[in-house]
Amino acid sequence: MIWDVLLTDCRAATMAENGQPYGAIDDAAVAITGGRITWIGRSVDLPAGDARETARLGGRWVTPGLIDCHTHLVYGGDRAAEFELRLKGATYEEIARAGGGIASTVKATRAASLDDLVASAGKRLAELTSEGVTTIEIKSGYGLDLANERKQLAAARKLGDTNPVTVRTTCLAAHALPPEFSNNSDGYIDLVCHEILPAIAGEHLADAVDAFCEKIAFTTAQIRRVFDTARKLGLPVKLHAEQLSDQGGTQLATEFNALSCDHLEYVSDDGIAAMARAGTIAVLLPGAFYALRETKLPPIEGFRKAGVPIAISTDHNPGTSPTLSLLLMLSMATTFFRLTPEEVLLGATRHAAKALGLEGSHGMLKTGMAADIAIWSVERPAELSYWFGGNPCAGIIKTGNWVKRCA
Ligand code: DI6
Ligand code: FE
Repeated sequence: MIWDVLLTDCRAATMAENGQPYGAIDDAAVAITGGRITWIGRSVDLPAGDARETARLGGRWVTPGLIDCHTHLVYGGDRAAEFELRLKGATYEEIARAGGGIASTVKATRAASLDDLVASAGKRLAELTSEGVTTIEIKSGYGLDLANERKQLAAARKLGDTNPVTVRTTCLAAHALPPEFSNNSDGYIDLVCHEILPAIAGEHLADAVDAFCEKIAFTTAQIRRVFDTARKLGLPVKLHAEQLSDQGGTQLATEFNALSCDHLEYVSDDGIAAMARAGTIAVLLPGAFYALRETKLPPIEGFRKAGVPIAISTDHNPGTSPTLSLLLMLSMATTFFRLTPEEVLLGATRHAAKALGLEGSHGMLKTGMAADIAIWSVERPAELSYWFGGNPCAGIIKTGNWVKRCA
């Protein structure tokens, strides 16, 4: 057997089910061929074979490349000024109702060119990926008309084409009401269903459809129309659900077999049960929880009891989660939400893959899976959520190619 790359002298947190915490393999070897993992196990069991390159990792830990499954990475401008207002007492809802908030980012995004968006988001992407992130989801939702939603999604696709990272795009046209439709939200939903989504789907610019179900955004009746349209176009759905109040969006999303429901601080027991039945992932977003100074915790124990898998993501966006660190989100998820270090790592690997419909190819170190691997200078996997503000990522392999070599 000839492998492209053979990793030896490492410990693997495979995140697959093998009876060990983290699916761990001590003294592991990982063989990579053609961008995929072609063998992984204990190095004593490694079959005879030649490798074009052998990398001895000095006992470091390897994990699946991290997956950030919920971001709004592509936008114009920033909201540092609004941040300052909020600190002087204004709430997120007040700012949104006064035409600030998302609306101000829409204005800046519409004013930006495709190249501007690629350049500004590219810098943020470089920060995120330096922590071993090899797959990221990017939503639109700051364009809010066909030309600008298309521009945002095209920028996201371009980032995926020009960087060593898998980008999954999501059309979030039903994110907020654009100014030209103020007082006519049903009219805007008509535009989303009749014009924006069919064109975006026809141009293969989106891998999924998302919406924001909230008093300051759209009702379940409106989102049902969006999801009916997505279904006709063959696109899976996800939902910003129960972030600020319980709207029953979760139950609606599960009727459409949503890949994920995201935020969920206010989800009810009924919502949790519906997610368990539909196999929908709970994506928790501690960055928004932190930035909004939210005090209502998502019902972690309810998700655990019902067997709803939990993912953790940055929700990177300029309003409520301007973070550039998924590792910091893992730390916050342990400290704020009391998730365990193993749960949060599952949340940025296997469960995050499932939230993107990529569970067959990403999120675990397993034969046949993509060779997306992060290498860490740590003594135990718990350190990935124990340290906060540091970056122990020592090496990165994306689809079998070195992005960052271990020193
Ligand atoms: N929920 C959020 O946390 C972000 N969008 C959403 O639906 C906030 C987006 C923003 O404020 O720009
Ligand atoms: Fe979001």
